[in-house]
Amino acid sequence: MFARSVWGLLALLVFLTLPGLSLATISVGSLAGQEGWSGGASPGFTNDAAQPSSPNSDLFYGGDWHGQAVTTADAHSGSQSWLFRNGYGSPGSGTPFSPALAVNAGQPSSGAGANSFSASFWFKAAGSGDGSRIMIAGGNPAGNDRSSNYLEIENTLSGITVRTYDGVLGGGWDTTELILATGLDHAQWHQISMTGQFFDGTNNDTWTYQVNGGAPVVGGAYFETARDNFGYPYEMTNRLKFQPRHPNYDTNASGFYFDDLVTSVSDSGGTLAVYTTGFEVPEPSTSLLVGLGLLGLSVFRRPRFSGL
Ligand SMILES: [Ca+2]
Ligand SMILES: [Ca+2]
Repeated sequence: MFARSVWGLLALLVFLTLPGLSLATISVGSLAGQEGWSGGASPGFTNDAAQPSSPNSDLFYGGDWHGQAVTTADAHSGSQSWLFRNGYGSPGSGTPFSPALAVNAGQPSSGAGANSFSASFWFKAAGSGDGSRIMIAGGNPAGNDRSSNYLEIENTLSGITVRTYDGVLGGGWDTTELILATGLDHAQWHQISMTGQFFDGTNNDTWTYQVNGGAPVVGGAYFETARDNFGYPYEMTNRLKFQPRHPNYDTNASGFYFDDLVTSVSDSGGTLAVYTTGFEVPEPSTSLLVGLGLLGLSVFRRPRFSGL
């Protein structure tokens, strides 16, 4: 019995001291700087401070109202989510970028380590029909641009609209709109999943979308097409970029809550890199379960040392 507890304790100590191995934790307050969330090439979220006051007091910190915060006001899982209300509307850096994955995805000739990028997340409107409009799309490794697709959610008077835009080959910045969902309930959580598949050649990368697990809809890669039209270099994808499309400092926009976000890069051999977050502080019970699991593992392996 003594030996068993010693091995358990050793296993726990090894677990706690392994480099880079720790339980994810995200605290209430600004998401910038937590778990690798950043403004991409900018260290923080530009124009995050000096935003309008809000009923959500989690947006007030550092003596000022901010455009985003990890909050306990609503959650799809656990007790926390991320509320993104206002901020810099730039197509470049300074808007929220999810953590950069270790492997980039892109068409093979770009030198990317994989040819597919996937993301899924849950979202809920913070207000009703308030005009909030936020783009969530692939972000480039440099953290200074949209990389491939364009997807946005808009909080309209008749519910939430989800749309993407395709490019027009030879048409400059021209777009064709592809509606993925309309009339989604303001008061409910909804899920979007999207997978980009990247192929050598111009104007041929694809993005497949599902809203609330419905029928997959295949769209194009707006920014690949636009870059092809203007002769700009191809961009790889290794993260998401969030970009407000409603006016900055808008007092009417309540924004959206986001939760249970996953990004991954894969190829035909499987998943090569993944990031997942519930925007949570780990529950003590979770830590305990991990510890107990390791204790169990050490007990399971103990017969090798049964002679001691
Ligand atoms: Ca391509
Ligand atoms: Ca959560």
